[in-house]
Amino acid sequence: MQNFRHYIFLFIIIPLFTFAEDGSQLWLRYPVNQKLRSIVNSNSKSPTLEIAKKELNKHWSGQPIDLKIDKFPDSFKDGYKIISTPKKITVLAKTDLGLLYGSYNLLNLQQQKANLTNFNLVEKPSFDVRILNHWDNLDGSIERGYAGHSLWKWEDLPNIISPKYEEYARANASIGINATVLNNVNASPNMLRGDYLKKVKILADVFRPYGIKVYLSVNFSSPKVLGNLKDSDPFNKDVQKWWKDKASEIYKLIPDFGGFLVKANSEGEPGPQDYGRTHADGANMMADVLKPYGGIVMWRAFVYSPSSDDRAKQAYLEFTPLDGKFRDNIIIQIKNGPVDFQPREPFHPLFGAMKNTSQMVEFQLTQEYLGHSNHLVYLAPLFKENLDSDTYSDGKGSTIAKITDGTLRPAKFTAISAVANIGEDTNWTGHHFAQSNWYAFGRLAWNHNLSSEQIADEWIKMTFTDDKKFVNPVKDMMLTSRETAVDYMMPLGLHHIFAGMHHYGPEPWGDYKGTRADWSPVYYHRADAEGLGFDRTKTGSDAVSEYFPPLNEMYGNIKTTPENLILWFHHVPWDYKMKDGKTMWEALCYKYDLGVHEVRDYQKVWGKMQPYVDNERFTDVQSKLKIQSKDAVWWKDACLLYFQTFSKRPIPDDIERPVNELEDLKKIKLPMGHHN
Ligand code: GCW
Repeated sequence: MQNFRHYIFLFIIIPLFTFAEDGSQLWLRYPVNQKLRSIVNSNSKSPTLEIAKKELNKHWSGQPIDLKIDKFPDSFKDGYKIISTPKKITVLAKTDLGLLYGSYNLLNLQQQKANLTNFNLVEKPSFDVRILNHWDNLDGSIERGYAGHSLWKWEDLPNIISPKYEEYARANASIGINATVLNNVNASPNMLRGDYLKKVKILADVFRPYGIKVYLSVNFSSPKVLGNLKDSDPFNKDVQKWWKDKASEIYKLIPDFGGFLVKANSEGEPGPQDYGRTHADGANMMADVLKPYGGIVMWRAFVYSPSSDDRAKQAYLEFTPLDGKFRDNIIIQIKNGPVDFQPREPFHPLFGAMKNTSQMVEFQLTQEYLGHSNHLVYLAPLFKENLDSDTYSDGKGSTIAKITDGTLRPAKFTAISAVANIGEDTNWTGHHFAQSNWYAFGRLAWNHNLSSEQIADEWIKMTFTDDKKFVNPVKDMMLTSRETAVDYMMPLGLHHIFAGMHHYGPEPWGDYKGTRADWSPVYYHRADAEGLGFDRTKTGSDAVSEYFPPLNEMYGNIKTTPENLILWFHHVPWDYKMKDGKTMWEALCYKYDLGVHEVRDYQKVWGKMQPYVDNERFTDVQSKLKIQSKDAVWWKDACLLYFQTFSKRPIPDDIERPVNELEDLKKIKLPMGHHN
């Protein structure tokens, strides 16, 4: 009897598991052909091509396909051409990887239900290096990670190879991501230890056929800490030799190793300034040892100092004097905005300001400042807003996209990066919709001219369904979601008013006296009886002068500053009249209220999607939206009630009343630790 019951139990359970929609497949939900067919011919052979053939034979249900290596100019890189007729499809490329990308595009289009019988297309990447930055620590934790532990099982490597490594590589290759930094920029020197390099080699071997190169974050003090040298001064010959030997050791194991990512003299990390040297001195030393192997250095510009009068100015001040002093295999990695991945920032003034130095953008996929993996926030609009920003560095039309992709200035190589949101959670990113940010980054890195809408459209069709009744409302929700988050968290250019350490939830009253003023919310919003916002004009910190004309004038004048950044650049009186006639205080109230209402609307929209989506993902997303909705109210009440203690003005009658007491909100302390 016991056994019998057991079997019945299995009968019920097995089908459930077989059809479990747990999000583990990401957007790669290619149908499997019933019979394995061989419909692909190719004129070349390599592990990369084998993958292309395997994928197509297994998942392609259309006409026969030829994969052909052909002559293209060098500038074509890993691009491809597809010529499709009803009888046959030909994919042409200069490299095997180009053929793999073309194959994935065919499968992606098939899954989006595109018409594939008669079309031609030519695709080539906007950037050479399309790289994810993992902030993964060697102990398996992830700094700012909200999707479980690290994918990399350092304890098990090099002996046990998790199947997830290949799944990760495949997902990246399917959208054209071709590089990865495995470890946190707050780097442990141990990453460069011989035993760890042997583990890294295994990952590089798994990733290679998918066209993904491995990079490492390195700690500037490695020679001293690992090599027992007396210091890590870049001018010390022993230090130089240590790096040279290390490079040779790495390239013996990983001949196509990509290079180093370096966070130096930033937030307490060691760097060349510890020895009176400059960023250029430090970066050049590393660039020289990587040069013979074709490796590169991505040197981060994320620097700020407690003694500066305005954190937003620091990187520009430290880096512009070094323009032209960096080797040509160095690229300066700059966060999209001058502070730190806020819901909205103006673009970083360093973009375009170094005319003889290569630059790349760093975006953040992991939602450190955007509700972690609880809030639905589709980030393509944020990325586009940044890439399309006109810096005016070389006259009108000098967008960040054109500065970093080599269009405006010749560059030896070009790159774009994003801090990954990936962990070992079953659905990879914690929130099902956070997968769309990984996808969007890959797509924009491949082609920054794509619109946020097109990318959302592709992703929804691949991840859920192509039924219009689902696609359209869900797409609207995604496309507005970033602005909604800005509205309920930090409208009108407010920034960094998060609870300390973990950056989840509001703490506008936060004042960390005695530690770092520039980590305190009050430093950023400057609320007082007169008004709100950070004066960055000439009468204030003068950060506006770091922008090229006419932007310095535009941001320097309250009348011409876009209202979505007004509190970023100005200390605005509570009664200041906004363009629509409301006072600044009223505008603030209405924005917070709007944000709350929009999340409520998302709940309603999603509720109606139940018929089109599997139950697992439906309820997962539904639960997350409940959290987001409560958090939006928390943000609104905390910020409005707190700012009201300065404005002394009523909350307009027609918006929702606060449901919390300010004093209760001030007591909330979330059990999530972090250093800043
Ligand atoms: O966004 C901040 C984070 C830190 C991070 C740092 C950086 C890796 O709060 O956790 O450290 O920026 O980008 O270096």
